[in-house]
Order: sequence, then C-alpha cells, then structure tokens
Amino acid sequence: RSFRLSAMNTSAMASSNGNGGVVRFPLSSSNALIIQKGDITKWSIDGSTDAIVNPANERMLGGGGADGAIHRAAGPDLLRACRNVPEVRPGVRCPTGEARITPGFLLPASHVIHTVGPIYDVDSNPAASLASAYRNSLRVAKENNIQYIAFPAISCGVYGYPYDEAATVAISTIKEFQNDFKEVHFVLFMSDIYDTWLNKSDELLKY
Ligand code: AR6
Repeated sequence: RSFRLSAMNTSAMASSNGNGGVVRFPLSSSNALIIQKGDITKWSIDGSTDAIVNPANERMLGGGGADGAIHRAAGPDLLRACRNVPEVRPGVRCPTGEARITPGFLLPASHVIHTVGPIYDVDSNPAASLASAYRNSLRVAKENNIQYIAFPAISCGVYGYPYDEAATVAISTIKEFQNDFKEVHFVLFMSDIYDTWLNKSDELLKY
C-alpha cells in the first residue's frame, strides 16, 4: 500500500496549501490523474486549451444535474451551439456512448465535450456504454489538441450508476490514455463519490 501513502502525503501537502483534497496519481512520468471535490463549472487550467465533460442526454439540449449547471454557467450560446449539432436521428444529437464538442462560451474552460452515459437500469451493457462515453470524450479531446480535461462522475446521478462500478470503468478507461494528456481531472460534487474514486485509483493506478 505504499502508493496510497504517497497519495495521502500529496493530499496532506495540498491541504496545507489550501487546496484541500486535491490528490494526484501519476499516469506516466509526465502525466497525472487528479481527483478533487468541487463544481466542474468553475474548473479550468489558466491559459490552456482545456475542456470539461458534460454528462448530457441524447437530445443535447440541457437538463438537470451537472448538465443544467453547465448550461447555466456557459450562458445561452451553449444551447445555440448544441442545437446546431446535427441530429443523427430524430431527437438524437449524441447517441449513448458518443461525444460531441462545443466551445465553453462563458465558462472558464475553453471547451465542453458533451457525452451521454448509460441509464444503468435500461442499458443492456452499461459498463461497455460507460467506457465508450469516457473513451469517446478522450478521443474528441485528443482530436482537438486538448491537454487538460475534467470529468464529473458520468451516469452517477440521474442515470443511477452504482459508484463503485462506475469508478472501475472510469479509471481503467482513463488509464488507456495515460500518455495522451498532461492532466486528466475528476471534479466530484459528492463526498462519497470522491472517496470511492480515491480508493479505486489507489487500486487501479498502482505500479
Ligand atoms: N460539478 C460536478 N459534478 C456535479 C455537478 C457540478 N456542478 N452537478 C452535479 N454533479 P448527473 P447523469 C454530479 O445527474 O447521471 C441530466 O439531466 C452529480 O452529483 O448530472 O449522467 C442530463 O441532461 C453526479 O455525481 O448526470 C441527463 O438527462 C454526477 O455529477 C442526465 O442528467 C452526474 O450526475 C444525465 O445523468
């Protein structure tokens, strides 16, 4: 459990600097996964091309939860940009597991990557759909030369995904991209999800 100790030390150091609860897990020699509590609408890395991921629905025209908060913070131009995303079939701009990009408008982050996670009780293979949502978000980010990206806990709110299972999918999928971003962040609203993500990162990112 030596890695856990080093993560705890990072956390303790971060707290003493006033950034309580920011925990950094190395992904490779120069990249890291960073886990923190907070509001994703406030996140950005100053002066960089960065993106927050919006846990949207297939229509992509806003909703509750993080989606609602992101639209409120970005302003009405975000809804206009979403309307301009072509429908792939009536009422569907972004099928479950896919991702689309827009500017961030009034958000501190320069881009929003909209993705749609599975509805846990409805999807026939929620783990595959959730992995696709993370993978396609990261792919779209790469295609747009984004080096810093922040995720919420996709599908862990309205869509009812169990936290521990979601953490396994989220962290193992991000590991596939371990050389592709300077920093991948999780900005987590809820303490119990934050704790689950920290424990799962300890388990899956040891090397
Ligand atoms: N910053 C970070 N995380 C947040 C924030 C925030 N500002 N607000 C909520 N969360 P949810 P889903 C957390 O429901 O399950 C919408 O109506 C929240 O606590 O936002 O993928 C869409 O339009 C939870 O842990 O997304 C879709 O219809 C996590 O973000 C549907 O909900 C995800 O919860 C998508 O459901």
